[in-house]
Amino acid sequence: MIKAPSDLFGHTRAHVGARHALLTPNNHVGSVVPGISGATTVILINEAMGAKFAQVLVTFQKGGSAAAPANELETFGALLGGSATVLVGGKKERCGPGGFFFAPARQTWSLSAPTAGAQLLLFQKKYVPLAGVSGPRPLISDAARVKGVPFLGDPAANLQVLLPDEPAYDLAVNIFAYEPGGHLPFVEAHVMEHGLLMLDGEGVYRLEDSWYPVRAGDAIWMAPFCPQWFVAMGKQPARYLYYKDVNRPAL
Ligand code: UGY
Ligand code: MN
Repeated sequence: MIKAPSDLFGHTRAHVGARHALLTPNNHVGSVVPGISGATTVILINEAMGAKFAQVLVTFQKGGSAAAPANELETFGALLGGSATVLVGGKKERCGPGGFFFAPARQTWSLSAPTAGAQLLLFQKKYVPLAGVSGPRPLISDAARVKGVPFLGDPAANLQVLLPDEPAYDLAVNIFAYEPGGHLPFVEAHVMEHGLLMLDGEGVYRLEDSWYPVRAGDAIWMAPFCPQWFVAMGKQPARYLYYKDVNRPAL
């Protein structure tokens, strides 16, 4: 039987430019990453794109695992679905969806016994020490334990700050939740770089001078000073998890 060809043949919502990028799940191609086995690993953002950090999506099969050596990289990991056992800095916890961990540089971490299909999103960067300040602490927690606050007083845009807001931490990872119609109050342009994964819902992201329809599963990179704005659309709230570099001198 002849099937009607898809109109999407040869088309994509993806865009990879010098100052911002959008990748959709339809663009994913796996990489073999040392330390990760029994999993499909997709490097969504890294230095090859122009970023100073990496954003990596790992989808485990049953029996898969991930382990990282002690090196100059610090790692934030968020469990998006399924469950797995996380070991960081002598702490061991079974994490479900919403669970997250932070492993400082020079600290090993591992994930084991994932359920089939468990998904882990990683943000990794080289730690930038701050004179006179000792390094950040390891952490295992859950987004459900983190209270959200209305962003700049707007109840339609709720922000959860997952890591301690202290000078020792040179990165922040937050969850933004928007009611349909909720939006960033203005077009931001700031020194902090972003890596972002849409968790739920849909909306429109403005990146530089382009507007992109985006939905759950999409990944976005914003270079420093990339003008950015978001409005949530549709019938359900939109949520995204995002990274930024923080707390370090301008020069
Ligand atoms: O933290 C932030 O800079 C955030 N307001 N940016 C964003 O959601 N694009
Ligand atoms: Mn921003």
